Formats: sequence, C-alpha cells, structure tokens
Amino acid sequence: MRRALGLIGLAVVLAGCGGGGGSPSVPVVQRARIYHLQAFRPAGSIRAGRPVTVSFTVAQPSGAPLVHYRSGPGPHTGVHLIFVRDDLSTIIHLHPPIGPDGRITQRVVFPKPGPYRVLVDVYPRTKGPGYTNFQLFSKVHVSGAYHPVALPPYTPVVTTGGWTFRIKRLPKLHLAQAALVDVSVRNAAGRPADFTPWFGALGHAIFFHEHDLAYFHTHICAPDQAGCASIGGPTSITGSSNRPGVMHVGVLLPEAGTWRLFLQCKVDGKVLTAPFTLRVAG
Ligand SMILES: [Cu+2]
Repeated sequence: MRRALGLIGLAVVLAGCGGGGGSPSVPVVQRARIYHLQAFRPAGSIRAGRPVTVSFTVAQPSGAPLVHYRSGPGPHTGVHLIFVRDDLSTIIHLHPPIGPDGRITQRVVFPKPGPYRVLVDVYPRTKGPGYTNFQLFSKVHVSGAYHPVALPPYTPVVTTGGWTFRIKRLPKLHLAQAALVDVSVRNAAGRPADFTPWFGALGHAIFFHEHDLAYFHTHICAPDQAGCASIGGPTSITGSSNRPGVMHVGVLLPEAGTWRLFLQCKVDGKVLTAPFTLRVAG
C-alpha cells in the first residue's frame, strides 16, 4: 500500500574540473523527479470551524499535472484526501472531485486548531484491470491553541452518533500478519446498523501509527460489491459485511507499536467515525 511510484532518477551534474587556473566548481545535485503535490492551497492560515477551499494538483515526474485517474465502482478510484490531526484525535476523509485540468478542489471544515497531516492517496488510471496507488503528503496548520490529546488505551466499545461499535474479541495483532476483527454496530434500542455504500465500500478502516503517522487503509465490502475487494498480493486484505450490524474488519499493519484505527461507515444518511487504539506486537 505504501509503494511510492515514480522515482525516475536523480540527475547529478558534475561540473567539470579542468586543470589550469579556473576556480574550483561545486557539484550541483538536482532534485529527484517524482510525483508531488503542486500549488497546494491554502498557503496561509486556516481558522477552525470555518469552511476553507483546499486545492492542489498531482504533478507527474515530468511536471505535467496528472489528469487521468482510475474510475468505476469501488473505493479504488480518483483521489482520497485525508486530514489527520497530529495527535490522531480528528480525521477528515473526503473523495474530492477532479477537474479536467487535474486540479482537485474541496471545501473542508477543520473542527479544531492544530497541525494536521494531509494524506493524498492517488489512483492513477493504468491499463488493465488492476490498480496501483501511491500516497503524497503535506501539512496544514489550523490557527489557535493546540492542546494535543494523549491517545486513550484500547477499549472495545466506542459510541458515536447514537451508534455503539463493539469489538467482540480482539485477536493478538502482529506486525505484517493479516487479521480479521469482528465489530458489531447497534443503536441504543439494539437495532443493527444498515450500512449504506459510501465511497465505494460499506466501511473504511483507516489506520495511522501514533509516532510517524504511517498509514494503512482497508475496506469492508458487501459479498458482491463490484470493485471493492483489494487486488491481492502480500499487502492486501479485505473486510466483509453480509448482514446489518456486523463487520469483519481487515487489519494488516506494517509497523509494530500503537495505531489509531478510524472505522467509518454510513448509517441513516450520516457518516460515523469510530476510533480505536490498537497495539501491534513486533
Ligand atoms: Cu476507503
């Protein structure tokens, strides 16, 4: 998942050092040509609670904007734009529209002040049925006093928006070993949640590592949901849901330590985000 595309090459230009009298010349090391974010806005300060327009293009190694993105059913399309506050207390997950010129524009409301990591998960259009994605990063700072919140310890029950997410039994999680975690989602009356497809999946499991903000993302798919399953390989796992109120969440993490899982789904027209703290053994 974290494969970085496009390290095209590092051009090292060594100025000649001819003998005889010239001043010594210094080697010029040019920057590697890679995919990168271009013209990221806003460049200035951002206020909490006020809508702000975030925009950027994904520049290809050639410098030209990427304009051809993967489309179709399922979650592995376009651009996924995720903001996470550095203390992992807040996440914003959006799939912004992409203009014909490749410019991506999205209105965002940051709920709280502080530093946020910007993660852009890019699905370029490639030939064939599979997909390749890569991530680009930036930072934004929302003005105001930042009071980082320590991550709470693991708790199996999280209630949000009137819905209770309950991890039934947490298996011991190990570095680079796939696991499925069973989660039930019910309201106070005991009604199981009806998951509505949202961004191409019944659920999204977004993981960030506590220290370096490393990222991983899996999906919860209906049995016949087109384009939802990941395409295989050693770093993929797909969760499933075949009845209301029950999710099997795929977990496969590339680093040991403490991770924050943001489990997201849409129920009764509202997006729910249930955060869990997970420990992963080395
Ligand atoms: Cu997703």
